[in-house]
Amino acid sequence: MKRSTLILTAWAACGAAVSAQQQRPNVILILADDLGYGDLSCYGAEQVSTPAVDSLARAGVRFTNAHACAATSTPSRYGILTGEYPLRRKGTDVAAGNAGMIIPSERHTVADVFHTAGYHTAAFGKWHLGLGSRSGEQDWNGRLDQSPAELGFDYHYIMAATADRVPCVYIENGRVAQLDPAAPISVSYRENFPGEPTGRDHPELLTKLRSSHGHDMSIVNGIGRIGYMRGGGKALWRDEDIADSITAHAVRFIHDHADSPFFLYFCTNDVHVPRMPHERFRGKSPMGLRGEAILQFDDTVRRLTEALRSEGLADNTLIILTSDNGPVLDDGYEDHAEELAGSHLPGGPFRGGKYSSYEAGSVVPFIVCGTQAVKAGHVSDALVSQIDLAATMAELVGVELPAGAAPDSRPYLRTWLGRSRSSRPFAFKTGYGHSHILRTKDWTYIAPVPGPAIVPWGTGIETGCGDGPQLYDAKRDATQQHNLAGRHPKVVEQMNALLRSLGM
Ligand code: NG6
Ligand code: CA
Repeated sequence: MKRSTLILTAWAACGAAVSAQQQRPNVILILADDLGYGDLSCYGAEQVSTPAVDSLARAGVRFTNAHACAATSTPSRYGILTGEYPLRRKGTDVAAGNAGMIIPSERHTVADVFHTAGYHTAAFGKWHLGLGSRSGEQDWNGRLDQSPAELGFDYHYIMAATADRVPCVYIENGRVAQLDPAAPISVSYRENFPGEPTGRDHPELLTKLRSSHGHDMSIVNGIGRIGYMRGGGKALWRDEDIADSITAHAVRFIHDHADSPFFLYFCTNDVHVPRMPHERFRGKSPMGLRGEAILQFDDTVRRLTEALRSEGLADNTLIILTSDNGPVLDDGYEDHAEELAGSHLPGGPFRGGKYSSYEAGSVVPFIVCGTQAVKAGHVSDALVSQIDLAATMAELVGVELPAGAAPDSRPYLRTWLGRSRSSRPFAFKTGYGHSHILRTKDWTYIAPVPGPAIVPWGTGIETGCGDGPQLYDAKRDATQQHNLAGRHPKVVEQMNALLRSLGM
């Protein structure tokens, strides 16, 4: 069977009204940063309203049992893009801004899946998976020898790492965008550059946001960062414009590729720290900067969907909206997220938060919508995992994964489209201290992992560490209050056997 026929067959099997003329569906993965299960009004948030996201949920499937692979960004994104559990690969912990590229260029990624199917592929926004072939040795004033281009992306307009890490510049197709020859860029995560002020020595220069913990090295845009950088000049971003900038580039890409199928890996900086949304959102949320960053995220979603509508693509673009990991309030800046949260529960009913092995670390919002193949207005409690993106997208576009590619990823297209209630048998995840977490239909298991009870750098979040096994009844004890490991030694043994079968 020809590839195009295969694609239409797979698509039609899922209930799509496919005509011979109809284009293959575009796909946009909207990946939020640190957005919690409880941060969207369609997931029950009352202190903040997210109408654009809510309308996606109404038009599609909203999942209540969806899992990221990890409770922080780099390992979570590694799992999403490669379909391989991050614990299988060394060096997938939260990456510095001058880390070399973490995904080996020969690895078959989700972008490669789409590429094989003839799609145009692009990455926008937060990257945080390293750039260049060697850590710390990138030429930020020239061409980076490794970038998303090596991983199947035709185009990229990204932030090297996170907004709180230098270099504070955008990278477009392997080069610093708007490079300013008058201000050559140097980056170090070891030592400062002579004469450059730091947040530690010059707190009076932190004019926009002061640090609450860490973030006391180089100062860019009146905000302290992790790591040292010199130069940048006109290429430096203004935090207030990050959402607008990445959205504008994605919208342009949509307009330029309206006639051929595309895949967008669209990663917002919202709601990661430093939270410094555009001035037009200021004062718009009782929750302060963190609430305003959620409003800005929603506005970004609105603008992407409007771009699709204006090109007549709204009914033929599958949107998957999710988050890389769970929420945190104080992640190192004095944005008063804790004091202003009021009754808002960013992690919804779940215990813990970002970094944590407890559920709020990696149970994330997950919405699929955008084509007739998706069951509209459906809430699904099927257990789904971001690890399945590669295999599920291969199923969607009708290509086969090469041998060895995306080894932990499995196709769940019918479930993702809301056409089946069939769950993944388990989600395997990692949290603080490289913990091993298993979530099944009935249980959440955290294998013994030594470590502190609370994340030691000021977030106040429980790590989930414990010297003994932890077993929670996933249905009756979502808040993980009662460790039943002692009462159910057989279940603990089954969980350990499952971990062993995964090679963990
Ligand atoms: C932590 C940072 C935090 C955030 C996190 C990574 C400090 C004190 N804290 O080390 O602010 O950047 O790393 O977040 O430096 S993630 O969402 O990209 O994984
Ligand atoms: Ca994150």
